[in-house]
Amino acid sequence: MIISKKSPLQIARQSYLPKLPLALQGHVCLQAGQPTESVANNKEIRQLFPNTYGLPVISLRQAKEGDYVLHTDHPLNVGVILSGGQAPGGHNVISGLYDGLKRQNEKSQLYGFLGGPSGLIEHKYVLLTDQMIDDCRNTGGFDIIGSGRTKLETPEQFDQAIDVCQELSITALVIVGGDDSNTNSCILAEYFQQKGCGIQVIGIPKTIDGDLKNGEIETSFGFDTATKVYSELIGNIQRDANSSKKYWHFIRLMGRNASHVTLECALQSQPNITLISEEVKARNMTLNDVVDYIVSVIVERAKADLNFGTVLVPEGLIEFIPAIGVLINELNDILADNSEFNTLNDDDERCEYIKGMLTPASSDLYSSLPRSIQRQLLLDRDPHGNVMVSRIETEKLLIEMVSKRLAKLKGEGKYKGKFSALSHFFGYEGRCAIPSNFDADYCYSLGLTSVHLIAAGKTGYMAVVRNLIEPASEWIPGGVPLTMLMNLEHRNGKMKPVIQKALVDLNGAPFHYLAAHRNEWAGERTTYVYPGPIQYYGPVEVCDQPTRTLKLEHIK
Ligand code: FBP
Repeated sequence: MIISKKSPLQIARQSYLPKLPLALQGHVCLQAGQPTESVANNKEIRQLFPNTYGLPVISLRQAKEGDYVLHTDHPLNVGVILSGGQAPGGHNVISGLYDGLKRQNEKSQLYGFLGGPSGLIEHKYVLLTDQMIDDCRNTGGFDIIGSGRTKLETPEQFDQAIDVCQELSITALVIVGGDDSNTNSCILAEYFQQKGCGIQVIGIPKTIDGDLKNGEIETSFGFDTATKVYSELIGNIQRDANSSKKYWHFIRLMGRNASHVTLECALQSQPNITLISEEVKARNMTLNDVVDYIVSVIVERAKADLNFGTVLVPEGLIEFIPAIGVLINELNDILADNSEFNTLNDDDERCEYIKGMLTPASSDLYSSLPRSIQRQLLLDRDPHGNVMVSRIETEKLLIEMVSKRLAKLKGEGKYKGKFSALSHFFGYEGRCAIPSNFDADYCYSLGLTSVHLIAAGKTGYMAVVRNLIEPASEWIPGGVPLTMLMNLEHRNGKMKPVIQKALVDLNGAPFHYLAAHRNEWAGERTTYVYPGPIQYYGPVEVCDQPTRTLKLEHIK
């Protein structure tokens, strides 16, 4: 018997044809709106981006008789870069781009820069072929060309990028990334315009974190699949907990700063406790307040003999506890430029050294944390200066603190239950999953949309597809100026132009839904929902549903 190198699902998915918006079928015409402003700091952003500021939002639609049709048939050479963390659907962005380019002119070529933005300046690239594209259609992962987090920021790097593009006759770059990577796209687009080198830059909104969105960008790709994978796992754990009735599961979920992933998973699986970092910050809660809240639910459930449950913890929680946020900012500044720190011998020396450098309040707080968390807070920052929150085990910290508090309550006769806790961290499990139909369709459309923006000579735009809660045929592709997303923020001790992250809106419908139901979900009646695995073939209501977040945010 020959055992195939691909699973039956992989083989089946290769022939899946992404559903297309009507606007991308047949001839396409472009509609431009009014000039735009940046999300904040208008004057400063305009000054920093004089060549790309204020462009209009663009919509693409199917051309009617008499419309001016978007058409360029001379061959285009385009380069694509996958930047930052993996997200399901990246391969479909590339296959959409490739198909769009080849449809426009068979001689057009797509170069993939290897290993992320560094591939561009190190001249590491591959010319993508039919075979490579066919192998990656509708698959998870970024392995077709790899990804990386190198930050392109110096004029020397930008000039190296121009050299390699000119060598390959590339006239447009498509950068698939999150807020940090697309901040770079915006800076690069402006630099290329200033230099008049004729290289266009188009961004694609990618991140499982779901925090790259605004009124025009409804969601980043990958969020749909990743949250469906995590929700399946949470549902399975809840069924196990409800069967054995003996463990409290503390589940940390990826999402870096924003809690969109945690919120979406809560809406899908209805756990007993959901922490939302943005709420913790808004209420100015301390770590002890968070622990009190968890303990209160555990104690109440124990009264009904329910010594089990689920707690969802967003990855970025620790940074949003106001006092810890201050501590982390101080640490970032201390570590940003500190050669002495790097000469210290071991973790103990490093922790002690840091205590002496912090303000008294932060130093006390730092000293009160377990040594494991102290160490994790000192790990290397990413190239954009962010703490790598995926490496901080907040769920274990909470278990430790909750156990101590419950033991104290037991001693006082105020708690009679049993507390046995297990910790989990779900992140990497979902980032390379086979994309859901939604992400497969959405990403393919994003790829095609970027070809239209390139053919129309646009630069400094993010390709977008809107109206996503409707069937794919009604989706509206277009482009949003990158400068529209920018504001000034404090980074590594300086004010820098960056894309503003979209955090969970505490006045938004998804959070309101959670707030209205969480007491019921915490209580005695089992209200768990078991979402099950992503389905690729079957009824529309099972296979093609967007996230709850998207529906709640956009249903009128
Ligand atoms: P992006 O913002 O680049 O999409 O990355 C998202 C993410 O998955 C975060 O949720 C997580 O904190 C981080 O990447 C982990 O990074 P790494 O892959 O470098 O461990």
